[in-house]
Amino acid sequence: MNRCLSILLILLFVTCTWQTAFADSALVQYPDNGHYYQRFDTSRTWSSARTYCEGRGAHLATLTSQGEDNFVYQNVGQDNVSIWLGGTDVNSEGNWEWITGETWSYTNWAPERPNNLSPGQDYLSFFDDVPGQWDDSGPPLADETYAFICEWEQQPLKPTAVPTMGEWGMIIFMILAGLGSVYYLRRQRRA
Ligand SMILES: [Ca+2]
Ligand SMILES: [Ca+2]
Repeated sequence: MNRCLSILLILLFVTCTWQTAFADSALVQYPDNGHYYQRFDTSRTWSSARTYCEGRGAHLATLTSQGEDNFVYQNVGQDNVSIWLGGTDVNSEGNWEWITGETWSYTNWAPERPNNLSPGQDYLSFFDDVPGQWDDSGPPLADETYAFICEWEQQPLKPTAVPTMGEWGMIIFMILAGLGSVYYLRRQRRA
């Protein structure tokens, strides 16, 4: 096998590995407020997702207008997938708040939501059953893990995708598999 083909195969392999590990959405900017948004596909609890965003200088997305809601859903949302947002009524049942302290006025609840399903649900998400609309989910009923959307009020300074332990494991596995393939091909060529 000639060297160029080998290099091409390795490049293709590295590209596929990279895309597998970083399936998150692109980082997009909403022109009306200048904020940036990105969906992360590693499932986390609402609290863990909140901490993850804050560790990157962002917060879970707060969708305070129809324009912002539509833009975020169309650009970084996904149909039929539950995605955490930055709203909660954990402090006072039925009194929903944005974690940023922004005024809670615009809402986009799915029909018959929020329903605070027994024994309660206190966290906001895009609803997998009703694309583009909101659901109340999470504790105290269950500590679900969903994808989530971070919102930056200024342009992020650092790369936004950080692999988790599982993703590092996948990357290392794929690199070893790639090296094994190269070794095998070289042996075949010599034989
Ligand atoms: Ca917002
Ligand atoms: Ca509730």
